[in-house]
Amino acid sequence: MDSFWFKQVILYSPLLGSQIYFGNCTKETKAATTCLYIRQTGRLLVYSIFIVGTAGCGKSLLTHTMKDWFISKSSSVITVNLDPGAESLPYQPDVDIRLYVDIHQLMEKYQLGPNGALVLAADMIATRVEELQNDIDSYSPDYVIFDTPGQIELFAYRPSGEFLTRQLESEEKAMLYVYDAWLCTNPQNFLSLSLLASSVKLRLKLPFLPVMNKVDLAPGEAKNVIRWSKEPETLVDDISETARGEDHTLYSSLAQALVENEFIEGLIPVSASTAEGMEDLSGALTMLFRGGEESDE
Ligand SMILES: Nc1nc2c(ncn2[C@@H]2O[C@H](COP(=O)(O)OP(=O)(O)OP(=O)(O)O)[C@@H](O)[C@H]2O)c(=O)[nH]1
Ligand SMILES: [Mg+2]
Repeated sequence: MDSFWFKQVILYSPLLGSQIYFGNCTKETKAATTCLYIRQTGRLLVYSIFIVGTAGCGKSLLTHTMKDWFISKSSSVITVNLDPGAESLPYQPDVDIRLYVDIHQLMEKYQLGPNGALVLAADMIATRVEELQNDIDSYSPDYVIFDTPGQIELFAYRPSGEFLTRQLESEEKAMLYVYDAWLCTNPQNFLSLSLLASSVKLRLKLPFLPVMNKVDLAPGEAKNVIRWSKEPETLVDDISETARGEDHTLYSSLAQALVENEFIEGLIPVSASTAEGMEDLSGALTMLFRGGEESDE
């Protein structure tokens, strides 16, 4: 019922006045929020995608490749750089946190080293949400792709990351968690990366889509991971065969827990470099955001 009303609001909103939006709504939270959102922003829906992952896994290049992909599908899309420490980016961000938070100034002003300045900068992002929101709104995009800092802990484990993902206005949000295929050299490494991913998922509490990047660079590793993702019990088997002693007990029980909770499933192989897998990634995002409905754009 809730989703029925939700669709009605989206479908008819360009033709109806704001009072009627409210008339059409149930008191269900989602529909009411949608109405308020449309009334306040004058826009329909914005889909926000936060790209998160370990340092160097390809977040920034994926941001660039995904933007190109959405543009090729005639969607309006913008990129937002949330990494105050980014020295160079493979794309020109439409909105850039570096305009508001300058780590070089912070180092000088507070006599901090680069890491201290990055931590302070990450915390300061929370104070600039309004400016970021205004910048984003000025584009009226359908999709907003957020490229997050290289050091995953700055975004996922400082309170500012969760605050930002909660405060930024968007009808639907998702976290695209990027695995680096290059690092998945054996089942134990893949398991430790999956534990990190599950911890970030718990921390940010966003709808979660796991992606394995750099499949062009590490086809052998990618093949194994895809097998573990499609048949998760093979991960438990492979760990049982390769881990020894105390490690065996710990790895096996952790693998079992992740598999039982369906955490290993649904990994999407992509290459930000060759754009391989973008079709599947886009389909998975559509499923996540719209429950599989085709876009009206
Ligand atoms: N071959 C290949 N190289 C990739 C791929 N994705 C990223 N790279 C390369 O990996 C390096 C790191 O990519 P970035 O996009 O900067 O990674 P990042 O996660 O944004 O890095 P940080 O922000 O520093 O954490 C660059 O040299 C990219 O060109 C990929 O799918 N295939
Ligand atoms: Mg980056």
